Amino acid sequence: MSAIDRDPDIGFCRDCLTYQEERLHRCAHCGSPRILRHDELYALTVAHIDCDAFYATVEKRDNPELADKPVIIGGGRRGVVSTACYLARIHGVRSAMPMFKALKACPQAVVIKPDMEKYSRVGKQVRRMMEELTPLVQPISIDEAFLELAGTQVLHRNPPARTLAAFARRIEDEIGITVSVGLSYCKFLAKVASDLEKPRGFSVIGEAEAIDFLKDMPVTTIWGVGKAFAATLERDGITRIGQLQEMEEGDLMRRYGAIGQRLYRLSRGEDARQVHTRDSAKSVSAETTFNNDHADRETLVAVLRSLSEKVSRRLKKSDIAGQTVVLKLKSADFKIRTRNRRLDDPTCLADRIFHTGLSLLEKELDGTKYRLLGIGVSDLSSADLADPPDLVDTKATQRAVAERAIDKVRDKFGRDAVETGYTFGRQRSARPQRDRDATGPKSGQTGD
Ligand code: DCP
Ligand code: MG
Repeated sequence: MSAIDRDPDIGFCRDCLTYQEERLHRCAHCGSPRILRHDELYALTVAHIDCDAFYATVEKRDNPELADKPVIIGGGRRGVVSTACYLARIHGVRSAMPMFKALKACPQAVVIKPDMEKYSRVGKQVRRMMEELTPLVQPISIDEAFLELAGTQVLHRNPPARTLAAFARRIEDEIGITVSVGLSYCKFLAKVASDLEKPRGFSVIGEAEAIDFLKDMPVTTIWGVGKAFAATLERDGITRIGQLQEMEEGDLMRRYGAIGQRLYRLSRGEDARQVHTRDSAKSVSAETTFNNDHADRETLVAVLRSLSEKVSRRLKKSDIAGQTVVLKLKSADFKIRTRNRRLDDPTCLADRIFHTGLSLLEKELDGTKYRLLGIGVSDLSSADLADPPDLVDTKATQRAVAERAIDKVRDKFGRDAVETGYTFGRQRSARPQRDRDATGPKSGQTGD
């Protein structure tokens, strides 16, 4: 890195990348107003990149007549808005809004049915280009990822900030869509930053300003604090992050359990989570072959519960989570049935794996005798974004809190210290013949 790269007084233009030695509002070279200048600009390495109004931008790219029109993608099976372009958002249209409501707000909008294959193709193109910047790309969804750019200066002959600005331009030129970039020292604030100036944004949050920056933000800025949990906090008089900054860690943990610790740390801009690539294993599962074939619900449910707990333990141990729950059954005549369901967000909780598996199992309880039952999760990612404290189902949220408490007791007193209602006293009577752990390709993990 040259000396000029490290001088925070010298910003650069996001459009032509020219260094700006003078503090002008427009680029001395191309006249663009998009100048980046920040005290920590050349020291920060953690980025979050998120495509702008992704599906809508892809459709606008493919049909220039839509350029100046409000566009809504949606109206598929669910009858809700998948996304809306920024023009439609001015009229109040939002993701997940029922279609009729969106059209009331913006009757002139052009509605387009989602073309998932196309978006997935474009998403992969973007991902491939991210991987040219650094091997440490952690995809979060079809249109967003975290990137760790520490150590890439030599390769790109540029500090991360400039590499990212060049990347954003390249996406526009070569793919024809736009992205927003957040640059910080940790994942939490990189993600917050990428959302600050959308669309075509590039925001920087440095370590020195983190606490001040967060002080006035609503608690919902913290990942995992959605509407329901925010309401709980509000009942306790907490609406702004600044209030959390003034509380003791012990107090927050007593009030809110493990989430309290997250609130304590994130409110102070402390986030030690690393950017990591997706786990190489494709799935984590456990299965049991019975001594005698079983058709009765009670036995199968108890086995499902204990296998779910086993899968969950292994996920938690590796700090990974899966978004698709897979149930496997083998009937007495060796026919295999696999059923799966994708969740709204990844999970590592035994309870969610079990309940999802149970809903799949219920449909297969048709008198068939089974000789094998297995449960697992695929679609693996890091546990960072798993199981938001705000699960849609409030009962599930309560059970998740209970499960975290059980985990703590088990950590302390051993696995048998707590047995749940489903497995209590049952494990021995439904004794399996063989009990197998399976972790997908490439993983050398064995069960615990
Ligand atoms: N999506 C969806 N339903 C939702 C939210 C999102 O189908 N409730 C889809 C459509 C989006 C894509 O996922 O284009 C990416 O989601 P984002 O949350 O990143 O939203 P956008 O990219 O559309 O907009 P933004 O510019 O706010 O990132
Ligand atoms: Mg997006």
